[in-house]
Amino acid sequence: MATPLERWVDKIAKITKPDKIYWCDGSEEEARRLVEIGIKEEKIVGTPIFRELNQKTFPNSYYHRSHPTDVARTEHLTFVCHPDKETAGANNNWMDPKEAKEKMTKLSDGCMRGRTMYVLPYMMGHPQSPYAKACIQLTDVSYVAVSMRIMTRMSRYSIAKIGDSENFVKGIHSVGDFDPEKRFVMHFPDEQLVWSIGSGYGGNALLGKKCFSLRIASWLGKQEGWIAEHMVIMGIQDPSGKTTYITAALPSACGKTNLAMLESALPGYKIWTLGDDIAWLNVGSDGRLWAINPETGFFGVAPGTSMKTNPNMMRTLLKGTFFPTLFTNTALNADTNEPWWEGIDGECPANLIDWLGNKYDPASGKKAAHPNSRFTVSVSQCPNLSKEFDNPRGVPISAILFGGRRAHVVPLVTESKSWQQGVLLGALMGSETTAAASHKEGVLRRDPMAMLPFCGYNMGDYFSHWLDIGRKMTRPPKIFSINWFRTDDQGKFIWPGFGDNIRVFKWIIDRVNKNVDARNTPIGYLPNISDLDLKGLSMSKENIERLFIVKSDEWLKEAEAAEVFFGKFGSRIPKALTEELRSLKAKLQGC
Ligand code: OXD
Ligand code: MN
Repeated sequence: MATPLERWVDKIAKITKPDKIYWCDGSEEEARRLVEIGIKEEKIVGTPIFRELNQKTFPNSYYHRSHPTDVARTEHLTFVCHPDKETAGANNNWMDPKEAKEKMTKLSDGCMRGRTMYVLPYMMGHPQSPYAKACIQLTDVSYVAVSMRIMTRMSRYSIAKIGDSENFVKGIHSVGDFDPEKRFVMHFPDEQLVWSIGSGYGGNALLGKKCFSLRIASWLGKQEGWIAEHMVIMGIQDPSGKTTYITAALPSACGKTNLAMLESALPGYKIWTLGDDIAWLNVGSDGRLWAINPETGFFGVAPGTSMKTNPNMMRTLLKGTFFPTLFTNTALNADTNEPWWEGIDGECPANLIDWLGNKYDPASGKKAAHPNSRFTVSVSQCPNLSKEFDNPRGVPISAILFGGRRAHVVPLVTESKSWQQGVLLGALMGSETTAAASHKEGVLRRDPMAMLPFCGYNMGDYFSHWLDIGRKMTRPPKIFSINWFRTDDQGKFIWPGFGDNIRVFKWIIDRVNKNVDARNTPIGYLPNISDLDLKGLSMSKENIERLFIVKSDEWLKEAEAAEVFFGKFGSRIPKALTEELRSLKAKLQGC
């Protein structure tokens, strides 16, 4: 008798019509075979899926070039299909589930013809973790199969775990014919199903990542009493040997991966990395908040990564283990067969091939690597991976940080006075676009908790859920806002960032341990400058003070902008949050 899982695979195969179906086991030998198939057999628009890179300098590393129209997440083609539009909220594109299914069934008719359907069994979270989820993804491209093996715990274990259950996480993925007109990423939260066609790009194709572990999982968390967040998880070991665990939410392109792997500028401190993108947070029986990273890999932006900005990531990339490492849409050094990107250490090589496969002309003014070119690498290669990474329970969180890229207004660090006020700080989050990204510098995109593109239900209900989680804890983490990106009158960053961010973490830990006092302001507690460890930093006193200026008129504008944003969610915004905002405004007006 076929199991529900086998029947489902069969049903999707009848629609997609692959030549072959192959059930993966997640073994090392299989990964090698899949890479081999990607080098010798499978192609994307005539180009082999993988190219072997210089195995001496980049051991077990492979190069992949995606379809040129398929290089980033496609938010406008991403839908969350709850039975009613209101549950999806103004933060999501919505389609009626029945209509969405019909559309996807039609688009998927025969989409895997001539290809192999890979059945990928994987766990998000450690198999022994009470928080882990058993998942299956179907895909028709070896790049996705190999990537998923790096990013998740792939093995037959999850098939055994699913057993006879109908209740497992399902993903259907096909690159289709890459026609951007036929590209959709559809989420069916009530069925724990993601159906994606037309794109091979990570965020659209590795369905365990943003699609399941954030969009669907945030909805599951709402039902089950936990939260799925776009956060790094890290342990900060202080000179006494004690490690404090924190999470931090930062919108895409704010240096989350660099933060997660930070190399301390202060002697005696060490960062232990647990995750660079996603945290699942549960309230433990001890009344604390516990975090796991459901992933096992880093899918990071290559440009800007170097021994200066992220030495631990460079070491991770160069380590070489039995896990393959993938480079997607970077440039290639034609002489050495190594990947190359803007910002990597050393001179620009004389003989570069750009991400489109053409000889690179530096005089063209174009970038050789795509700005969103990526690496996919196993966390097991990370030299500062926390020894708690595989702890099924996760780690207890003492502080949650909300950050963004703000040239003005937001201080370097602010501590909220309560969980509720912290939720407001998270809800007020936003980030300014950089010129490179939008050609419109300084445009502010509101991005509450860095979850705007990833919250799988109405953001008003999401804020209520955050408040509920706060009520369930007897020992909640403190909530802070951070901003590394304040600029001076010349538009230059005031704070050095990178390894010096440890100085901010040190103050945060001091506050968690009640070691230092703070300055009371309408927006929260700010550090007394004398409590910051600034030894060895050459910054003028005036510049340091600038990092903490709070202007009432600027903050009133923030509060008004937040009201406009909240207005999109109408009565779904919890009263407690509107009250908190009203009280903030009153305090600012009284200044
Ligand atoms: C990512 C993102 O790819 O946040 O991690 O966009
Ligand atoms: Mn992310």
